Amino acid sequence: MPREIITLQVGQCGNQIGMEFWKQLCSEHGISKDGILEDFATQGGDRKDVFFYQADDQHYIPRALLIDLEPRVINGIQNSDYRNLYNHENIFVSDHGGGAGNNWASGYHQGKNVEEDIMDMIDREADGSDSLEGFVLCHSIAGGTGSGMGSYLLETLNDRYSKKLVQTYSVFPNQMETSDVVVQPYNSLLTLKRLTLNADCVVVLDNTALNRIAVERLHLSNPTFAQTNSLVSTVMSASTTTLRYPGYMNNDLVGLLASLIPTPRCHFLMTGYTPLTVERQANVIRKTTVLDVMRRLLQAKNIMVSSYARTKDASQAKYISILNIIQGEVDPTQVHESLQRIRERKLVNFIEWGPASIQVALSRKSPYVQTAHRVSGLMLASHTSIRHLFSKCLSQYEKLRRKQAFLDNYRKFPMFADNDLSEFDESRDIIESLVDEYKACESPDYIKWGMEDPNNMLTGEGNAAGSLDPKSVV
Ligand SMILES: Nc1nc2c(ncn2[C@@H]2O[C@H](COP(=O)(O)OP(=O)(O)OP(=O)(O)O)[C@@H](O)[C@H]2O)c(=O)[nH]1
Ligand SMILES: [Mg+2]
Repeated sequence: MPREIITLQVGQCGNQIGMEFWKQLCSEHGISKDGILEDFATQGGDRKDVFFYQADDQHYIPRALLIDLEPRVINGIQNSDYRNLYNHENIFVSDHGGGAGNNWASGYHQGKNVEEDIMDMIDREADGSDSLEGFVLCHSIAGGTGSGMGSYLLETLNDRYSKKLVQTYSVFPNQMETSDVVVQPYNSLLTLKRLTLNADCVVVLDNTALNRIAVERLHLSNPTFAQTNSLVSTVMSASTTTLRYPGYMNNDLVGLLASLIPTPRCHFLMTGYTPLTVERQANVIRKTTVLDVMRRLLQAKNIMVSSYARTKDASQAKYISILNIIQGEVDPTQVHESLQRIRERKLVNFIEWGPASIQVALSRKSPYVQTAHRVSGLMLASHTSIRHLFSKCLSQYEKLRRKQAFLDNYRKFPMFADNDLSEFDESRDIIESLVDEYKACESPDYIKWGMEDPNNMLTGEGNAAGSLDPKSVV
């Protein structure tokens, strides 16, 4: 029985990365741009139905909702070669078409106003699945729609589908670009609160790092979104291969996440992928062995999170968990030997209060997509250095807030009316507590963390699935 996953792509970034993800899935499963299964792909053996369903005429339709408050990106999709792929009833563009103007409060407020329409679409998709496992949200945390409306949807899903998993692919803004949204620290902070309290797992995609990787590793001088998004779709598709090509483990999302998230709040994951290529770009092809791949995945330069986060207080930082999804021609004994070598060389610094081991899932690969490399790998990891990303967001927020800058844009909306800025203060406290918890994870006494401090913001918050015990999430 498939464990279906419904994808919600919200805002410009959400829809752009979502579209790349569906393109990639279509090519991996031999599905044409119109949703028709290609003749060469009929023997099956994969589980397309986790992400697609079939219409009466048998063509495949993504379990996806395309949502935006301005029409440009969705119009682009509807005028592209993939226009017939999506279910048109699953497209939501607001009537006024004016977006949320990079304002979280506007996106959140508009989300509330159109809740009924969107929930109808979600309920219809949910009713159309046999055994819905959960939802995936694709969005950026810095703009107005993906961040604000995305936040509203996270809260609503949590309420309405409290037993279902909610995973997000969340794009963090590029810190090197000064021209990016000025109020991004406000929007990011308010979104981070929901990612902390209302999501079970957040895959962090950091534009700063995606750009760095495109420049340094792929030698692109001025990477476009199309190019960085191809890195994103590589990560997104690789992170779902065990769900789409069933093997002996990690066949459903709950199993995949349970192994990565031992404590419910520390659910922000970093990713790394190797070897990387970008559309038709001829890269130097190296010899790839399992050991090479696993070693490279541990190098900070291959991790898709800003290097300042990875290098700050680096001696203190520790891995909470690692899952390597390895694809290609692999002999399981090589995996064993590689793990042993990595242990001998002490290449990984793990937390002291949990099982200190790299988990490996060998996954099948699409027979329809040719790659130049024998072996490739994706690392999903929980690492305490992610807290520096949140600290940076906090300090940028404090700076703006001290100057009282741009707050009028927020005061126009009910949540902040009458100069009530408590939502900002509460979000700030929650993120600060999250930073503290990640820091506490670096100590052997973490297990006791939060027990002594009754004021701890996060204790007892209990979100979506609470703890990811596979038995409790049905
Ligand atoms: N990686 C990546 N980042 C993007 C993309 N599009 C936008 N961003 C980033 O997302 C942030 C802006 O958010 P958008 O998604 O454009 O905003 P929105 O959700 O549409 O909200 P409004 O337009 O304000 O209503 C900035 O940090 C951009 O750098 C994309 O296709 N890929
Ligand atoms: Mg937009």
